[in-house]
Amino acid sequence: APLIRREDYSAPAFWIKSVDLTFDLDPAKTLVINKMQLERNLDVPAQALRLHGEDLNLTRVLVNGESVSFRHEEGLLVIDSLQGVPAGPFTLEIRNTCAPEKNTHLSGLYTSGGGFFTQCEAEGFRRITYFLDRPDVMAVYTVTLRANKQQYPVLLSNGNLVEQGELDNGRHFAKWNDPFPKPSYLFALVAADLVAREQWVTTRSGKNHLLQVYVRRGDLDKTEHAMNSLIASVVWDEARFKLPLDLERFMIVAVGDFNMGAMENKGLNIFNTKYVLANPATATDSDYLGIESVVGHEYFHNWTGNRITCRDWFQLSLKEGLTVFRDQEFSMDMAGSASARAVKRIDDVRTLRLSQFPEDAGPMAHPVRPDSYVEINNFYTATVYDKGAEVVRMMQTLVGRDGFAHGMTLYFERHDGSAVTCDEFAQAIADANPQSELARLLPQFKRWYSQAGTPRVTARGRYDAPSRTYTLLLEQSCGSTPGQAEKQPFVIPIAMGLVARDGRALALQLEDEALPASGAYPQERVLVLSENREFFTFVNVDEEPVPSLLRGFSAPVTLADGLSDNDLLLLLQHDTDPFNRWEAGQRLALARLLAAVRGDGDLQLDQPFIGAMRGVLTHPTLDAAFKELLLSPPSEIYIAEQLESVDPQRVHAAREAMRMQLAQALRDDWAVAFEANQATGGYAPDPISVGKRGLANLALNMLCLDAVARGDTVWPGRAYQRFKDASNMTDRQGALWALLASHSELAEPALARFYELFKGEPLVIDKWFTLQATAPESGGRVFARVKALMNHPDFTIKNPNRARSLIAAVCMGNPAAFHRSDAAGYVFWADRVLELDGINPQLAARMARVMDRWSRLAEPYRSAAREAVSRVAAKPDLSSDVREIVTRALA
Ligand code: DPP
Ligand code: ZN
Repeated sequence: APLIRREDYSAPAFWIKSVDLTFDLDPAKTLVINKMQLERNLDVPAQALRLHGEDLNLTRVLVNGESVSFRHEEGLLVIDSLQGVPAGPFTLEIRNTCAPEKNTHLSGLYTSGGGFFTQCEAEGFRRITYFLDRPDVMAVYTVTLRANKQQYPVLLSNGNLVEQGELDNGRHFAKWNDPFPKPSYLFALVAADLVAREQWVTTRSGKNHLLQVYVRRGDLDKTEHAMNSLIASVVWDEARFKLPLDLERFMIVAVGDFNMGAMENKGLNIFNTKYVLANPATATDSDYLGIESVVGHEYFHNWTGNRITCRDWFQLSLKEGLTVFRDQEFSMDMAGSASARAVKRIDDVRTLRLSQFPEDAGPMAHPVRPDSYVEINNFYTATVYDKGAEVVRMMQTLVGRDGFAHGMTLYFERHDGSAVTCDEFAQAIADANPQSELARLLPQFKRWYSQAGTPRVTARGRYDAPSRTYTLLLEQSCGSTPGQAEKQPFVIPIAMGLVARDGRALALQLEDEALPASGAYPQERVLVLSENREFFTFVNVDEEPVPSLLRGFSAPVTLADGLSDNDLLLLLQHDTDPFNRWEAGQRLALARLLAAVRGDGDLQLDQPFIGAMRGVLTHPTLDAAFKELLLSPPSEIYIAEQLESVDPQRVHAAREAMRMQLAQALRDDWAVAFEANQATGGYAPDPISVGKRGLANLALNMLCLDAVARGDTVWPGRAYQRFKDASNMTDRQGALWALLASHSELAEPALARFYELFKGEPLVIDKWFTLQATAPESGGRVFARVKALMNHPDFTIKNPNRARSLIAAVCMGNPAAFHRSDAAGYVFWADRVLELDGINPQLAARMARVMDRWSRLAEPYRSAAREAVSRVAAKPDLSSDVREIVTRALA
């Protein structure tokens, strides 16, 4: 497959104005009648019409009702005679068939659980019919679905239902019209036996809208939270960005076989069941939060993605980065308190560091707006999504919250209804804020879109007592990434404060700075670093301060500020910024972990650290959720990223030693915390209750760890009892995990009981597989169990959720089980990628990313890992999806 380059973009030679689709739905052979109104694009030189098509059977082509000659090129249907077609509209009718039940790629039209579903982003529409399957071609769709009524009582497509009725032979039909021109990737249809939860809402303009959540019969009791999340999303977008729901009806449909989390098809969102179905018995707190954020995300796409879409796929972050930013803000606003907002922010930063930082440092590193790709599905990445969201967040930081809202308004005034680029978004935000640093530095700021890699900021402070000045030297650099050896300086907003030794926040007066209108200098401000090195001098500083930099993680960079343990202990106790408070605790833990891994492997926690952690655990006013985050050591993946050469077994051993020592040293405090954080009353996923359950479950985990090590059976017994009696999945899973993670003998009976309780619930059985695959390794037992579970009757590699629940869980989520000195983990990985490649290349390519960082492994892992990647690369008919990943990994 060829490399596609951003610089080669050219407008399409034809526009498709409208399309009328008729489907005769049959699992084995579905007939598609596709009638399009086209016209030549007079802005570009005349060319033949080239339509995309993949895995289709073509039966007829008519232009203005007459048959024409055509030919096939690689993945294209070419009609040469249309090169000379006169200006103005003409019709093109195409008939083709496809085979939904054979479509294991889950891209295009496929069957799942006896129904029909579609997934068209990015390039699935061409697997349904021949089309200009590119996002800058926007058409009005009318869709008629015909199918057996008994098997497929529900027939849905985008927009509004205009007609429905009976046909002969037990069939029926429904006709839908979507008045908004849209790119083909937003097309969707569903034909299945489903039921819906419905709710009418009234928007501010007084219009009524019907919201529906469609699921399989029997799942209706798991739709309340998705519906509430959807209502909250509608309200929020109108309140925060003045963006109303523009459709008479908005539908969400859940499907069990789905490659992604969810899809924002206009008016007909299709969701992975994982992000719809929840009740207290089957879903955890984090499932509830995930549903809220994904429902929000897809709903917010209606404006940022659908009303204004991407000109080409290189601009994917235009909609994804912006929409992730919007869903993050939504979740924060829903969380409410400052502390709950901070917990969400910390969670998002943890995700970024866990997935995006390694990506930016590895063979798949690419700019937020990539310059080239082979397979666009490989670029639905943490960089495009999560770093893209950070870039939008930095814009908001530079222009302020109100300024950003004005920028969004201007963006819609200028571009509503069109397909645009990242440049146009940034320009709108800057133009709405002409006095801002963003406007002043815009061309340089946009390097965040064009340069890959995580910048490194170094900070050095110097206090001069006689002049009462504190001078901060900030420097930036960024390592080379594939295809980008040298980097130009970025625009880096650094939110900061200065903290006195007694914990007071100091006033921040820069040299030559007049007193602000408010009458006082601020205690927090944003420094904008845009050169390679810059000095910032603060005056009237009475004592040597500790700098608190990059508050709220104001830029996606790594920071080396040279703070000592004592400085960090001070920030942990006193920083007014909750993010940096958490960060100080993480850095104290990380320093100890890295010293152990780099040294003789021995980890002995010191009293100051233990005392600080005790101070957190027993703190009278800190929220439970915040305590849990502070008391959880950095993940093995994050630790590994700090090392030049990684021995995953040593990293695991050091982290486990830290957990054990914290369990032992704080034993009594954990017990108090466990008792004090029992949530009372019915289940609710509000931040306070979620925090309590989280901390209680961590405490139980630590208490079992300590008890099993001492041969004490009391806490494991209590955990087992709690597991049996739990009234919600968070507590049940938490107790089971405490048993698994402490290697208690009660883990086995608990696992068996869990399976018996939930064998009819696919999403819970996914959890059952994942719990076993991610349990701390001991003597190879976890890995052996994973291999055995591959033969479990409930395991199937064809269902993406199930495949991820076992294979991705062990390969990505359990480094100590996966990275084995006998290479068995790598052999397992290669076998699974090769097996999946023939079934679902998109999913196979995701799994292939596991080995991105192989070259940083220590021996003997490194050589064995490379051999496994090479074995995958050697398969002759490998999909272009996986080929792109392994080729980059070996480059
Ligand atoms: N469905 C995916 C998302 O919403 C791709 N657009 O991010
Ligand atoms: Zn999205």
